Order: sequence, then structure tokens, then C-alpha cells
Amino acid sequence: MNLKALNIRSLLVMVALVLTALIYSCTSLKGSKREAKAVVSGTKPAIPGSGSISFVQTGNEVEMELELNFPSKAGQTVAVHIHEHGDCGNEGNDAHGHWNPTKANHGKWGQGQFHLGDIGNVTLDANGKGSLELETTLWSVGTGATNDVKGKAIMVHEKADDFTTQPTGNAGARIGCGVIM
Ligand SMILES: [Cu+2]
Ligand SMILES: [Zn+2]
Repeated sequence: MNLKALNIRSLLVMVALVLTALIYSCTSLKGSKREAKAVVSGTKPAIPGSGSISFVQTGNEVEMELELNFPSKAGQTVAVHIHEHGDCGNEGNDAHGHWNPTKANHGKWGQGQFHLGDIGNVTLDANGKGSLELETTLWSVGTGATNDVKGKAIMVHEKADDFTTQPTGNAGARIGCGVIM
């Protein structure tokens, strides 16, 4: 084997290594899809309920999917927020207020000022079931940044949010809660 052949061989090995590294980094980017979930449980025995929420971040965009099932609230509209502490103790009160890392006023999602936790209202059907989907670049998932939804609580209220009353939207008692993990 002469010197030229050796050089070509090492060049080929180099190219193969670079290609492998490229393919690996693309695969790991794909694998870095960030996800979080919460299981919603009723906080009051008199108002049984359940639900789930999931957050999936792809690139800068977070997709949220929420499902609720509160039979005793059939046909009514309930408010859903993200609250600042991931603690559902004391009938949801340990979750404290609306998650508001941007120090905005309470309001309606996507209009003027609103808390990052102001998801909005969900109208439940005749069986008490409802769902909501949201896509946003305002949140992140598992990044540790100030807009990270992980470690917060999802809260369901007995009434609709009026999007006006500060700082709660006058949505009434906390009937469902789950920690976003
Ligand atoms: Cu709330
Ligand atoms: Zn709010």
C-alpha cells in the first residue's frame, strides 16, 4: 500500500466519521422533543371531576391539549389557568395565584395583556366533557426558563373567567387541579 492509497483511506474514514456525527446530531435534535403532562383531579368531593393536559414543545412552538370531565358541570363553562406553584394541596389553594412571570394584568389569552397562565374558558358538553387545544411560542417545556410550564399547576374553576376582574377573572372556587410534570 503506497502513501497515496493510505491518504485516500484516511480521507474516507474522516468523511464517514463526519457523516455519522451529522446523522447522530439530527437524530438527537429530533429526540429533544420536550413534553410535560398533568393529571387533573377534583378538589372537592361534592364536585367529582378528572382530566388531563399535555404540553409538547417542538422547536419554539408548544402544543397544549386539554381534556376535562366534570359531570356535575355539564353544559356550563369553566375557567382553566396555570397557577404558579405545583402544589394542589388545601383544595388547590396551595397553588397560589395565576402563573404570571411577565408581570402582566389578568386577561384573555392572545388579546392585550394576559398572564402566561390565562388559558381561558372551556364549555362542557351535556355529559360534562370538554377539550381545548392551544399552540403558542410564549411557553416552553422543561427548559428551566421563566416561561417553562413544568412544575406549575393546572387549575379548573367552578365558573367562567370574565377576563376582566383582577387578578383572578372572578372564576370562583377551585374544583380541579393537577401538577404539571
Ligand atoms: Cu385559576
Ligand atoms: Zn390570570
